[in-house]
Amino acid sequence: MSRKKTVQRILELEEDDLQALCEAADAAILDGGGFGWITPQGRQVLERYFRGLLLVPERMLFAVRQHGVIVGCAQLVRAPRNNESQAMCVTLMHLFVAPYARKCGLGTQLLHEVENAARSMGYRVLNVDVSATQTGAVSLFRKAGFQQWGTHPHYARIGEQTVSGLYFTKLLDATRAPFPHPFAEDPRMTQAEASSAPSSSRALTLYPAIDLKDGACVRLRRGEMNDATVYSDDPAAQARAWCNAGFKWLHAVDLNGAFAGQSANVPAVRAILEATTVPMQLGGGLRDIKAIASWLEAGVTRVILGSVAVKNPNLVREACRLFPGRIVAGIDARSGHVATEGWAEVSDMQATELALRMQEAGVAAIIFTEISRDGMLEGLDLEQTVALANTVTIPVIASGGVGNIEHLAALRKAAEHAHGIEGVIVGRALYDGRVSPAEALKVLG
Ligand code: AMZ
Repeated sequence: MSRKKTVQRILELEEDDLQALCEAADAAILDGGGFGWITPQGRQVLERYFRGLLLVPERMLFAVRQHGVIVGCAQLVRAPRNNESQAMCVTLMHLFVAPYARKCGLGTQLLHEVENAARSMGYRVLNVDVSATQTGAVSLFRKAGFQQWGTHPHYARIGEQTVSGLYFTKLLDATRAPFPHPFAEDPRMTQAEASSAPSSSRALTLYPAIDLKDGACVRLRRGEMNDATVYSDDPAAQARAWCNAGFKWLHAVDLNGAFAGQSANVPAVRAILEATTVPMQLGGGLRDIKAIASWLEAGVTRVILGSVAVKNPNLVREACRLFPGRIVAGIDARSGHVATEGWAEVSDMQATELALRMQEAGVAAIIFTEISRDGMLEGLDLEQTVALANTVTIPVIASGGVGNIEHLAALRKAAEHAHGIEGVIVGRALYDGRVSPAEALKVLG
């Protein structure tokens, strides 16, 4: 794939990218441009640094390109796993653009994309600190809506001089975001909540399922196409109804698409996008970059990749590079084994193994469905969901089997011991009125 996005998350460094990155870092160091080192370190040290960086699970590297060449980067650093109370925070570090590429807005673009990626990954607080001497960076953060909450008088030592440091923070709730962003309608956490909520009492997101078959909104039992209940022949109206009921996300699946290997319910998905403003994740039949890109450009917030996660992991990796924070793996399992192609095929792959591979590929989250429970109203497979959430470090969305409010309460309880559980997909129980939206939001909130 030759097309390279201006800003992308870097999971692996090809030689030319590594050299460009070292070049940019060197130039920034020489310029006193804020990459930590005061004196140039030589190419080998920088190469080892960047290669090592990619191995640290708490760190994520983002690069910005000019004419396809890396000219700057930034890192997101999350708290160690034991630090539950700060699980919603992430720190931005070492954002820089090489002096030869400045004044083109690349720093702003880099910040914008990194912030969006942090938001997409579920972080709610973005912290950054910077030496007061870095006036360019200081004004960049201020313009982007960061609040300065403190000054450290003895922040750093540069030569003989002690310099002060400025501490900034930004809440990633959408209403305050200066940048247009697909999550802009997501007011899940208000400012007050974000500052007071410990991670263990965080709200779980409820994703109402909109499964599309032949243009209508249906629910299947155990994924069988010939066991469909039609709930609405106007999916856009149904989506609007779920938004009016207070749900902050939509989960749409193009069922014909999942079987056919390409999008099939295009008019219905487009109608939903036009009728609603909340973010939507979409899966079913997305098997190449073109299809993924076109839905993300059309307004879908995150795409769900199922079959290709098993059959073409390199494609997932590429998609994650191109669209950081916007690719989710849909792992659908029958007795622990992953199913593909509309669940018509079952592979040898274990769900946990695939989850680890997908995490490594860079997906923002995993949706885990136990097929034997889907549409059956008998409760989620909590055991498998908890095991999975405790195996990976990215968020896990539970799916398949919610039949009543107690099932949601049980998930909420389980999430206390499996902090990776981020939300739950509910279908039939909502459509049948067995779970009321208000009650569900209360239990999960
Ligand atoms: O119900 C089914 N038979 C079904 C279903 N709900 N088959 C696939 N899917 C969903 C998956 C995932 O969200 O849960 O389609 C998506 C995966 O599609 P694909 O085309 O990437 O495998």
